[in-house]
Amino acid sequence: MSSSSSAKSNGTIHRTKRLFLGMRRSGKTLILQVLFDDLPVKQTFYLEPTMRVAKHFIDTIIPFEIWDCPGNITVDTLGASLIDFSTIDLYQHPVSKLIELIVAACQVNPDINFEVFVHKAERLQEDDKIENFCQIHEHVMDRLVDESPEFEQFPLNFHLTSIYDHSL
Ligand SMILES: Nc1nc2c(ncn2[C@@H]2O[C@H](COP(=O)(O)OP(=O)(O)OP(=O)(O)O)[C@@H](O)[C@H]2O)c(=O)[nH]1
Ligand SMILES: [Mg+2]
Repeated sequence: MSSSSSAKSNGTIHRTKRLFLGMRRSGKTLILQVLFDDLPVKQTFYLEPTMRVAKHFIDTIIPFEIWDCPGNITVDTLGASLIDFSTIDLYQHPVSKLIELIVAACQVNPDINFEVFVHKAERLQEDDKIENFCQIHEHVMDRLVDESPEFEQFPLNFHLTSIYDHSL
């Protein structure tokens, strides 16, 4: 499906869909609350684990929809096809799962975008932060090329983020 949005003739809005995936307690739900519900970062009280997909509807110039997923969800239990999504955001996903998902998603939807978040970055030592980040990036790219040389120039965007700074 295209990543553009438009009002359909029957008046319903077509929303660009983003899928939020990542390990349990990687921070997906809190990120959405801080970004879109204006939750003050200092108020990071305990959040219940997400048990089923929670859809958030965001009305910016480009209306979009974010699916906040439980940490243990798989492509098979998602209940939707990856072809419906413009972007997959991945938080602290184990590398092997990440590779598996990218390869599977590209087969279904070659136009899909991936944003990979190395989150809770403030926990890393300042000196090691960038080095660790680069190592993760390189490792993932190497593993992808091992899967297929076609991934050599694959546009995978990496971000180092934390709710405690402005990186989100
Ligand atoms: N140190 C640190 N903790 C964070 C950050 N972002 C989120 N957390 C904490 O991580 C914990 C888990 O956050 P959640 O948002 O519930 O994680 P989740 O990925 O939605 O987890 P599931 O719903 O179980 O898949 C919470 O205690 C948050 O306060 C961050 O940038 N730094
Ligand atoms: Mg959650």
